[in-house]
Amino acid sequence: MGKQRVLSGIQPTGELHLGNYLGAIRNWVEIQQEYDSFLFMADLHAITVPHDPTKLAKNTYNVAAMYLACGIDLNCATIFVQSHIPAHTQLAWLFNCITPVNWLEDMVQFKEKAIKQGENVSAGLLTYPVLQAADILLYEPDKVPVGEDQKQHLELTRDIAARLNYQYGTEDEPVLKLPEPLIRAEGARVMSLTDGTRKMSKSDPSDLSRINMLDTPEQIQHKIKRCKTDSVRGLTFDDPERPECNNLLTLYMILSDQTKAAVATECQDMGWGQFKPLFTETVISALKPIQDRYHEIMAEPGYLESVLRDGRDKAEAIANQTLARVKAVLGYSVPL
Ligand code: AQP
Repeated sequence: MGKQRVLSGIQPTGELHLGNYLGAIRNWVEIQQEYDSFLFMADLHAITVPHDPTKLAKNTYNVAAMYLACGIDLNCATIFVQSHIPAHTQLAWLFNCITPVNWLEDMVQFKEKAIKQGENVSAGLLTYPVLQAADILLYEPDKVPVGEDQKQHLELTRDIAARLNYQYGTEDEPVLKLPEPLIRAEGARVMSLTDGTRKMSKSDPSDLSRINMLDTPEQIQHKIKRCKTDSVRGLTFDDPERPECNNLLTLYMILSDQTKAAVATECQDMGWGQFKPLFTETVISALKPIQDRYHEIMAEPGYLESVLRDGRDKAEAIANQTLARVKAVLGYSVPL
């Protein structure tokens, strides 16, 4: 039996940061030998919030290069750009026509982002999870790695698949395969450097709130120097009154590859003045090999284009088969 398939993606909405790395890409690298991985840049999703057209293509390529720089191995993974494969939007349209609107209005992420956008909220923001269902179901993955925030969307994907199977398939011959969530034992949720209760995010207006994967040592040092801390001496994990302290210690633990117990002992009597330089050095040296590899990839003419072309060819062949199957059960004629 072949390897099981997993599928995942990141929106090219800006520069990737430590949260994207520790919460997503690093996990993909960890499981890639075990699974056949399909990893994409979700550039169609990237315009559900206001975006800059002069940066979209560049960001998309940068994310692809970052996947590779972080250790994604092309012997195990297929990397592609969502918008290069028309089947995504075609299947999304078909799904739109079988998905009740109230299912979409119930999505927590829609409600949260809609509040932020006020009157400018686009229909795309509402139907985004339908496109996400298409992204997933096209490739018939066995598993989809999901964090807490995406669990509801994967549930919706399964509901859409089940509805289509019920309405147009038979029990013996379901049209679409229902994927299972791949939930990490302990997913790293990286919090903002300026507010330990909010997640680190590309769209936070303050660049001081995040450490970007391509930040220079000087930028990293500056951001850590300025990051929010508290006035308590002695650093501890898991104190609900000290979210910043917990976040920084957790990052230090992961990036220095130590156990929680070892870090707890090492830092129990430290003040911030002692911890910050240590943490800064750890972040700089953890990112250095990734940054070096990233710059090598970007400097190689045509390399990234060829990776994305191969990825598209492989992914599109699978996506088109699924789309054809769905169109057939919905009664579409085959183009002459
Ligand atoms: N702070 C975080 N901690 C852990 N994981 C995170 N991810 C994002 N931020 C953190 C994970 O990165 C993947 C890519 O997410 P995305 O770009 O598709 O959307 P997002 O989760 O909304 O990421 P951002 O950085 O916050 O982007 P914007 O600001 O554009 O919305 C996902 O696997 C996510 O869990």
